[in-house]
Amino acid sequence: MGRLVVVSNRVAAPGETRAGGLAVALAEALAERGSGVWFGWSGDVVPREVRGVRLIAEGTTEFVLSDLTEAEHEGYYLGFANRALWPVFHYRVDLGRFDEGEFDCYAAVNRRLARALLPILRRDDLIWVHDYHLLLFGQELRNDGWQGALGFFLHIPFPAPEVFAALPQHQRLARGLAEFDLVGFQTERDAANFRRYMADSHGAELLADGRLRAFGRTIVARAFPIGIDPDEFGRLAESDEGRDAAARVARITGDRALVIGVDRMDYSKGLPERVHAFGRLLDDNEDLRGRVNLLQIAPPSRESVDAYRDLREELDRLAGRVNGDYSDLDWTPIRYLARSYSRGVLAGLYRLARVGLVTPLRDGMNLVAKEYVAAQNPDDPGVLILSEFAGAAERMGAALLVNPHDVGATSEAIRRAIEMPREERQERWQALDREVREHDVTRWRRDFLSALDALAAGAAP
Ligand code: GDG
Repeated sequence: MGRLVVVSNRVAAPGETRAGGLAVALAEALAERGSGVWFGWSGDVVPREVRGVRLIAEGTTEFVLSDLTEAEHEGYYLGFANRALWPVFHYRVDLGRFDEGEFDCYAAVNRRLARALLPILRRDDLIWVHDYHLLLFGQELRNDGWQGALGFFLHIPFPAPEVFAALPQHQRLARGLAEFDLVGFQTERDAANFRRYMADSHGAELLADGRLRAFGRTIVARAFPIGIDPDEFGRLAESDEGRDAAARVARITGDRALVIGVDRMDYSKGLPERVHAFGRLLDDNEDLRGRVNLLQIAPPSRESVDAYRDLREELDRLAGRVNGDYSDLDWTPIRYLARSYSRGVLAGLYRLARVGLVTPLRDGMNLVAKEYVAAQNPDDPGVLILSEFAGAAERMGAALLVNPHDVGATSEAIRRAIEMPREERQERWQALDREVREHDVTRWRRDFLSALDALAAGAAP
């Protein structure tokens, strides 16, 4: 069996905290394989003269890290990836900035990175590329002669074909994606969107088992729903750190119902809509005033992109207004914390909260929904309210599903969750817990890699 080569925009190198479960999962996939390489951006932005490639070994894994120059960081990362691809893939064509120079920079960085990887590849390596930053990476490798197996996984949604087609460079991107042998998506809906787009715009022939023929190549487009390590979250929720955090918050909230939201501060996460819904809950339900708290943790991300700054200001204003309208001497309805906390703290707070409010306007999967479920006390679980536009909703129908644009319906769901009898909470939680365990992160990576291995061996997956 050849080595596994993981390629992603950011690499969780040794010494860096592997904050997310995903970083841990990929490190484990590499370790499990016996030998592997993790290749990507070092996280450093440096002058061109000193831009280099660093190699760090840990166990049987080699980490190969490339710096970006200021211009590359601006054009490729902040520019085309985060100002064009991210909004369009999340259905926000209105926020997209389509700058040809930024696309050229994106393509050039994909090319440069592919060329930096090529010399260290071995013929039987299995290459797994991640996410929207690297849509052209496979094609660049092929252009330079790579003939081995190539897999790609998209962590964010693949939008409806007519939305994807709004990207001025959609044809170039589709051509690039067709160079992968396996293209993985979070949900069946994403895979279906991609297949329909390839059929409508490029005359692709749709075959059985997720296979399709386009641009003279046969590729497989399938869903591989990502998950978490539920046992780890259960343990964290009961750890000293988790319990301490819960006790600190419980001292303030007392016996009031706690509603929790945890999201990177991003316009895809539906934060203003959520604050509106919570405000509506208090407007419409006098009996709940003084009896419920919203704790929203929203660590800022990618601050230099204008839309994020605007979001921060809007949230400050909205939360301030609800608090101004309803706070009392001993009660502030919304606690909004624009900073990050450790995973142990988050797990403890998930367990304390009667309601997990996960209402993105669009999300590839949404791991917070799964973490909330995994952290619950089975005897007295909380209620998950989940946006129907999160990938997670495809298999988590036992949550209270809401349209996050519908402020009234979301507010009503919060009320229902707060009042839900224990028996119904348990029934719903058991179904959700089964799903979180069935599609955990280990299954995700094993399913993807065995499909890719099968393709590499020339067999059907
Ligand atoms: C992308 C896709 C897809 C949040 N605040 C803190 C913190 N977090 C952690 C959460 C969770 C992770 O960040 C967020 O994951 P999500 O899945 O919710 O969303 P994205 O970051 O947008 O991730 C998404 C995912 O990729 C995986 O494929 O599900 O759809 O958009 O794990 O717990 N972690 C810490 N402190 C915080 O304050 N330590």
